[in-house]
Amino acid sequence: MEYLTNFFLPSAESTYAGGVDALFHFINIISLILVVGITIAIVYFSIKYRRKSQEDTTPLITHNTKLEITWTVIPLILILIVFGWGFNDYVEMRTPPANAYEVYVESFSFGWNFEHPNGVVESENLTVPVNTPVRLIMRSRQDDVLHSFFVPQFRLKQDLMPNRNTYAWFEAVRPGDFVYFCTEYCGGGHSIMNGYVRVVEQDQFDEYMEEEMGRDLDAMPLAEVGELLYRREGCQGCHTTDGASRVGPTFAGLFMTEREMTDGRVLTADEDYLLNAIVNPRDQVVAGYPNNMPAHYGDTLSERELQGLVEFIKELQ
Ligand code: HEC
Ligand SMILES: [Cu+2]
Repeated sequence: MEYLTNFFLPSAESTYAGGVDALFHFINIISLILVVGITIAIVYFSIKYRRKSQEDTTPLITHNTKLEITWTVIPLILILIVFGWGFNDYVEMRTPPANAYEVYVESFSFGWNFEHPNGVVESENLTVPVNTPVRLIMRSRQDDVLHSFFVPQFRLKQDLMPNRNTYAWFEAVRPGDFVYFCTEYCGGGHSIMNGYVRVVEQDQFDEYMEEEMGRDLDAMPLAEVGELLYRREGCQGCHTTDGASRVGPTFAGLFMTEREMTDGRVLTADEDYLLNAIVNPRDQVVAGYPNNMPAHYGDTLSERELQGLVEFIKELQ
């Protein structure tokens, strides 16, 4: 029902969403009035001025100044209203309040990292407090492609590029989970680049952050480190843990099975194999899959983090 009362738009959940909708409705209603008016005029004129006999001739009218001014000035005024209104809203959407809470957003093929000022990194959902302006400083990973961050209920959409920051901001007006998407087709894992912006009360937010900050990666069991990295490093964009193939093979039940490589070798997926698959993906390409796994993990992850990933995959029996 909500969809019907709001021209099929999803509910408006940010401070500026209502303004965007109002302008959208204004343009729709003006268009509707014009379409109906013009259609009626066309039908009426074609009946009234239709050719009634062979002798009928068309009168010669060269111009009509009054009419021409009217049909120029009215649309001009309408367009200027839309421009002024839209510009005003656009400036609001582009200008975060000075005290905004800042989150660094990183996109990659295929996932997201949201880094909070206290160092906490979220990889699936972005948790923010309600009634607080949140500024997003956004960038795509080096050598990655463009992605786009879209939260329909906030009326927020912004592209992310490698080597360049882009910005957006919002203030959520209600607690709840609001879905976000990548809305720029970026490759095989594009359709899984989604999650929720979780809007919570301030005290709930503080509690959550305290919990997250207390998590010490060095004190965590290896498999848990691996699970965290599986999400944070974007493995989940290409590998599932439930048996389904995605861009790459699933991790479920992988450990100690026989794997056939594109070059004909058959290898056993022991710890060595798994570690080498992560560090040197070009060296052992699983048959039937593209050779497009990122090759940087050996450089960017620590020894313990790599072991954590191996341990995480081992436990998915
Ligand atoms: C862009 C997609 C992509 C990402 C991201 C990715 N992989 Fe892969 N991965 C692949 C593909 C494709 C293959 C199969 C071809 C190959 O072996 O190189 C593969 C193969 C593997 C294998 C061997 C699987 C088997 O069935 O033998 C392992 C283990 C693996 N990846 C681990 C990881 C880990 C851990 C991460 C995250 C740190 C990761 N991958 C990130 C695409 C990806
Ligand atoms: Cu995408």
